[in-house]
This record gives sequence, structure tokens and C-alpha cells, in this order.
Amino acid sequence: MAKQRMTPSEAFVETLVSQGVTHVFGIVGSAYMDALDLFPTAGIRFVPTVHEQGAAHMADGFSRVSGKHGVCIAQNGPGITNFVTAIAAAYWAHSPVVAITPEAGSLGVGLGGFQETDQLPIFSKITKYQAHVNSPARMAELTARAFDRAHLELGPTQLNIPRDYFYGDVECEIPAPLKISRGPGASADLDAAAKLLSEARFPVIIAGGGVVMSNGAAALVALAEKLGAAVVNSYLHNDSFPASHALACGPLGYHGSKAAMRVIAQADVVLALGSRLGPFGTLPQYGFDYWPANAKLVQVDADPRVLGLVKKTHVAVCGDAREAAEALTARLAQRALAGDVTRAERAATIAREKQRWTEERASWDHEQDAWSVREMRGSAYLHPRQALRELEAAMPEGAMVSTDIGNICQIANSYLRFERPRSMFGAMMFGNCGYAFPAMIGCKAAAPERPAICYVGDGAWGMSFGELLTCVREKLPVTAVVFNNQQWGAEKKNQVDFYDDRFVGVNLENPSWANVARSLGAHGVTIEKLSDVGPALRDACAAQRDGRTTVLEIMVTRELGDPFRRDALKPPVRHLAKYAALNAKKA
Ligand SMILES: Cc1ncc(C[n+]2csc(CCOP(=O)(O)OP(=O)(O)O)c2C)c(N)n1
Ligand SMILES: [Mg+2]
Repeated sequence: MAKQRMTPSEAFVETLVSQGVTHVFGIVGSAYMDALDLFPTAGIRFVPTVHEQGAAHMADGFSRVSGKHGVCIAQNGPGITNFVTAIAAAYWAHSPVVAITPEAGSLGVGLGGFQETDQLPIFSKITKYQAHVNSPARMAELTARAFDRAHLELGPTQLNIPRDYFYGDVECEIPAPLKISRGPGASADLDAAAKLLSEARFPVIIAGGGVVMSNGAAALVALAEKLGAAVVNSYLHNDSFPASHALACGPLGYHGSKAAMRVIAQADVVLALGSRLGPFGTLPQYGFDYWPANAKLVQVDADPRVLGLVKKTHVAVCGDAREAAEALTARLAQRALAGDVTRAERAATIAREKQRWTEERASWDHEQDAWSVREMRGSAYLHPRQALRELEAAMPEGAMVSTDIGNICQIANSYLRFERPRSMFGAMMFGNCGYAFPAMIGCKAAAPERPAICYVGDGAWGMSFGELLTCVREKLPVTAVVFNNQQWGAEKKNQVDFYDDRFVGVNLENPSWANVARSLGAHGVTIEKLSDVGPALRDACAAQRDGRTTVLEIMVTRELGDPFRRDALKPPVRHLAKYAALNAKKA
């Protein structure tokens, strides 16, 4: 499009159109009314939410499922500060979310008028790029840049617009999106990586989020088969390699697959493909320090800043995970593989460890620690692990599952397998309770044909259930599985382990969450029998086709699995006489 006379609102909306934007999540505000008025005619669906945090999580979910931008917008001041937690979550999920933040009018800034706060510093550490529209004439240019950079740097960007700059006349051209390929990495680095892999006798591949984001699953399958290498998923990326593949060993990290951990422990060369090797996902688990400290590490990532950051890297490749996998497979075709000698033996090891883990999971019905055993004895409710197993078995094909932060949601990591990428949406490393439900609403907006399921604890549900109204009002049906153990369980576990069962702020009195759902216009089911879990999930997912949102409230015992942060807590020490009784006893 050549230069044309238009208003900045038109320049803004036309740039969204040019970037392929179809959905914008937010809450209406006078700050951007002039642009909002154009959305329907431009073919952009505005999805009104209950809370701006929900809107930004929806944008995140939307982008993670579609690979496109997620977009959110809100009123200057409080609408924008409500975004903060969700934008931080998107930052650590590497989601290309564009947060559009209209701000106080340029002629009033600094006078302490209405809904004014300095909106750039607030997001400075949780965005990859911040565009400030400093003249209405630059509206299209800076809008386009915020979109381009979100993809280029894989993370949220901010587009800050003084609210008076939507008005006026400008001459401008609408920029086309910048499409930039990352490439596979430098050829010398790829050569070095191929050499190490060709010399490996027990190569293991960690399939990271980069495999998903680069649409690299097929390229990874080819590479893994070429090497006969076991593939483990990085933490919370259970969808980065098809779970039914013979080489798939399941996820590493917190409440992950023991098969994956036992196999990687034997590696002499590890290829981390599209992974920053986040510290939380490589910590010891089940009392097992599985990280192969003596193995040689090849790390491939599109972000040069994470290469060699937390683990000693022998060969680092800055490149796209898919393109790098293809380049490595091509190079390996020209080399003799030392691992060919051990291929059959390794395949047998992989099969054996997977079988062992499958059997252990099948017989692991409940937690075994003293507190859990005591709690479950007096309870008629379900064991969380059993409920998770039933859900796993009933999971409909093509399902998208998001998981929140909490004890049961983390245990779910062992009970979620996927065949296709863009299926699992953990709350990732910002770790905020209240992520899973709104994120899944965004996923459903992007992929209405796929079953949409979120796993949420009752505490986190209390933070996020309000968005049921969005599901109902906007016909974005989701199945919310709420694990009702009447506690902030993950944190209670710390009080059990370190504070002699002195419970402060962790017990929850809940209403019937099924009743709450019904009163908000959704469907609600309370589940107290194990045999009801699977059928209820299937029914609820089928009902999504009729636009119905369902809350499956599963009543579970108060037993608790391994904690998150045992690594970061210490037994209590009290010096003052007043607190002497609170010194550590059992730890
Ligand atoms: C926004 C936010 N607040 C507090 C926390 C600390 N936190 C981590 S897990 C957790 C408990 C979650 O309880 P619930 O959702 O009921 O799940 P459960 O652990 O009982 O399975 C809390 C409070 C957090 N991660 N995020
Ligand atoms: Mg709970």
C-alpha cells in the first residue's frame, strides 16, 4: 500500500490487519475507543474478558497454539497494570504477545491526572521490546515494529500509545510484516555438533520448547531415528516429541518420567535442541540426581543468551531448532556413527526403562509419606494420582491441555502424553497460580475445533474462575478440571515438611465449585467416584461442540506429592525465647 491520508486509529488498525491479527483480548476503555470502533469492520474480533490479567493470558494461550501473535489491549493506568503478571508469564513462556498499552494523554502527562502511571518502566524487564509512539505520524511504523520484534525475539513486546495520538490526520504507508528466518546456525558449529554426535555411544536428545515453536517435530523425529537416540522432553514440554514413538522417554524435571531420568543419566553426549535448560527442569527428582555431569553437551537455541548459561556446553549452536535438526541429520548421513554399535542395546534399554516406569505408574495409587497416609485414611475422596490416570486414559484425540501451578497440577506432568506439538501449555517458569484457565480460553479461540482442557487446583481456581463468564458470554467452551483438595496444597507441603504441620493460611473453605459454575451459566459436575472421572471428561469435551463450558470438580484427598522447592527451604531457626517452640523438630 502506498502512502495515504488516514487517521492514526486507521493506521493502527490497518497495521494489525497487515500483521494477520484476528483476535484482540481486553476490556474496553475510553483510551482506545476510536480504534476499537474500527475492529469489526477490519475483521478483528474483540474478545472482552473479566479481568485484564485474563486477557493477557488468553493472548498468550492464543499465540502458543497458533504460532501467531497474541494481542491484548486495555485502559491506560489500572487496565494496563492488571496485565503485568500475565505479561511476565508470557515472557517466560517465550510467547509473541503484543501488549497494547494506551497511556495518559501527551498533554497531561506528569500533571497527575486520571489513570496515569509511567507505563514503560513497569514492563521493561518482562518484554523483549518496547515501542513508544512518540508522534501520531509514527503509529503504523511502531505498531509494525512491536509485532515484528515479538516474533523475532520470541517474547512479549509493548506498544505504548498516548491516548490523544489516536486522533488527527497522518500520511502513511502500512508496513508489511518482516519475515526473517533464523537459519540452522553457523556451519562450523554444526560441523562440530555433528562430529560429537557421530562419536557418541549413548546419545540422548532433550526436546525443548524450541522444537515446538519452530514446528520442528518431524525434523527431530528424523534426527532421533538417524542416531537411534532416546528423546526426553524438557520440563513442561511433553508435546515436543510424539509420546508413542519408540524413542520417546517422557519429560525430565519436577514430577517427570523416571524412564527419561534413568536414560539420560547414561548419556555420553546430550543434544539439547531448542532448550535453555532451565535450572528448575534439571534439578534432582525422586531423590535422583540424573543430570549426566560427565556427558558432552551440544546446545542449540535461537536465543544466543541462553547458550552455555546454566550448564557447561561443549558445542553451542545459535539457530532455529527445526533447521538445525535438519542440518545435523544431513551432516550425520555423511559420517560413520559410533553409536551404531550400541543401537540395539540402547533400544532395549529404552524399552526396558519405559516398561518399568509404566508399571510403576500403574501401581502408584497414592502418596506414601506419613502425613499423606494419615490424611487419606479418614477421607472418602479420590487419590489425585488415580484421578490423573483416569483423565490421561480418557483424553480425547487432539486435546489441548494447560496446567496450573500447584501440587496436583505438577504431579500431572507424569500423566500427560501428546502426539502432536502445541498441545501442552504449562504455566512455565513465571509459575503463577491462575494461569491455566484463561490461557486455555485463548487456546480455544485459536483452535475452536480442538478439545480444550485445563487442570487447576482449587486455590488457583479461586483466582481465575471469574473468566467462566468469558467462556459463556463469548462462546469459547473449555473443560476446567478443578482438583478440590480444600487447600493451597503445594505450599502446605512446605509446612508439613519444615514447620511441623503448623498450618498458616493454607486451608481453604470452598463453595461447591460445580454450583458456582452453574450460577455463572456453565455446566458443573462434582466427581467423587473414580469410575466417573473418564466419562465426565469425555462428555464435557464432547459438549464443547455445543458451545458448553464445564467445570469438573474432582474431590480429592489432602495427600501431597513431593514439593516444588525443597531445594530452597531450610529448617526453621528461632533465637528469641518467644519463638523457641517453633524451632525445627522433625526436619
Ligand atoms: C500468583 C501466585 N500466588 C502464589 C503462589 C504460590 N503458590 C504456589 S503453588 C500454590 C498452591 C496451589 O494450590 P492449589 O491451586 O489449590 O493446588 P494444590 O497445590 O492444592 O494442588 C501457591 C499458593 C503462586 N505460585 N502464584
Ligand atoms: Mg488445592
